[in-house]
Amino acid sequence: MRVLRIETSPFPDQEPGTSGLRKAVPVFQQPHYLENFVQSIFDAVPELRGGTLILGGDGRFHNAEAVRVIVAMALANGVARIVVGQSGLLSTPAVSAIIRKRGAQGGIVLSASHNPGGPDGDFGIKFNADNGGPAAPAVTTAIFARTREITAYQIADGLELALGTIGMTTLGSGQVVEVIDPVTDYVALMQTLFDFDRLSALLRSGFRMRFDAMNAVTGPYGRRIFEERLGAPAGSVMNAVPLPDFGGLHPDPNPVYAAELIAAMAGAEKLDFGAASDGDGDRNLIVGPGGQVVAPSDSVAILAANAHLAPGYAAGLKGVARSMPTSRALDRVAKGLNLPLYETPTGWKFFGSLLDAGMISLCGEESAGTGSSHIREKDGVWAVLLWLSIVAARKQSVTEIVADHWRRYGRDYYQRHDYEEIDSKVANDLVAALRGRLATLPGQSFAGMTVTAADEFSYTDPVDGSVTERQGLRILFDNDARIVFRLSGTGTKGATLRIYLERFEPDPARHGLDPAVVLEPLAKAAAAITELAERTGRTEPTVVA
Ligand code: VG1
Ligand code: CO
Repeated sequence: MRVLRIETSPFPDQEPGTSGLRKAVPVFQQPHYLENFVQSIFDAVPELRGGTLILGGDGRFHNAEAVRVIVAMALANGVARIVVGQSGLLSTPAVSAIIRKRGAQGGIVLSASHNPGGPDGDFGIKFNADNGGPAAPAVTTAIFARTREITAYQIADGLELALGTIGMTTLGSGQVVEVIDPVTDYVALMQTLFDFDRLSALLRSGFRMRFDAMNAVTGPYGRRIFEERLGAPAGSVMNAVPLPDFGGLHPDPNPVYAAELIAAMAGAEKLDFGAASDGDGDRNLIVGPGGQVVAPSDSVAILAANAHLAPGYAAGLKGVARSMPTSRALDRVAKGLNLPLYETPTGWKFFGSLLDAGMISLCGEESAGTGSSHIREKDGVWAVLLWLSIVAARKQSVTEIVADHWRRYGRDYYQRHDYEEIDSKVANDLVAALRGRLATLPGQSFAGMTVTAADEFSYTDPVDGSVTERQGLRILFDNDARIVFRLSGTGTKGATLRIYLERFEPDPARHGLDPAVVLEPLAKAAAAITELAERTGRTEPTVVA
């Protein structure tokens, strides 16, 4: 192995967002673009030299090339052991699990998660720390700072490694490249949390599930676990082969992009349980018989209320957490169970410190992410297994479990309206103008509702005291309604404005309404407060999730 030192100059736009660096594929195909970012990781995280690095991605376009480059750079930068998923595949939760199992110094995940893939789609790279979780803001800031001053990177030349074949290669330098089955360690971890015999009895009893892997990374995980281990009939996992362009699908498990699954659930087959995952396998959407979608904010609340039914959580939870824009359904469960509840900024990195400190056992986001202390990422397949465990233990359908939950705790009607590809300046100006008006809003009425409070969310981490500011604008109303505004940190084209609408309804007689109808006054108020149409020219959201 020969190490080359390649001269380079900084790119100005390598600041990681909510979840790593995400850009259109052609941006990553520019000479040195990926290499600069990867070298900046090695420079900012010196523990990787002499340490172990876990590496894999969701199989999207450019994954294979990027894996080869990163292995060569890791060797040149003195990483002692590189553990790579076979053919470069590893789900985000699997990377987190393997970092922890191996005591690795970190991991690199190649994914743009829920963004489309292919030559015209998106690519992404994310660094996870030795706790298995997304690097904390201090580390991503250091990586970004490094990208601004980089002058050279190091890369090994003349390597011929068979990354498609499981096995271990020891180089002359003593460094090891280990290609592993992407699924094995993850399944072993799931078996410590769930009763596979009980789940298997359910799936062999005539109960019929459908898991939509959306042609992304969870196909092999779903097949191994649901079909091979638990005995669900072949075909229970749909879109099961990871494809570089996801077969043209948009691997974001929401009612818009998971339409095929929802149609199957509503169709003649009379399926009992549906679930979908995203590109890198950390999100999940749960769908009941007839196509009833479980709102992700409800899902995390229901999982918290019932987690004790699975062996891994039988002793109860230490505490729970949700991201700020996630509905307050989880707060009601925390109160009912007398558990501490934490409200964090959007993105999984903020849950990591609470999980590490043993302050919470379960957490989630409105964007279809739920997870627990078993790893430091959200985990789609885990959530499906926990839901199935609850269905098996309660002997009730998803529909009955949800209805029962609302009867006990009330229903938080919820929707997120995304306005994608807004001009960045227009979006920033809209947010700045609203920020400037927050103090004047209380007492004003919009669409028949009166503002009781308005603020900008700022988070102080209760473990290390670090402060993260400007994490979303919140407006509360007198009818127990709330609107949150924030700009996405994962989009790659212009800006995406996310408007989160929710309203609490305690009366069981009013739990069967259409969320769109219940939340219409909030949507109107949001548009009026932000001068949405005047500023953006938009009157309808791009996506309602
Ligand atoms: C979005 C979601 C957020 C999630 C993040 C990463 O971020 O809103 O809840 O944690 O994606 O998820 P943003 O900044 O675009 O709102 V994933 O599945 O991309 O790792
Ligand atoms: Co994801």
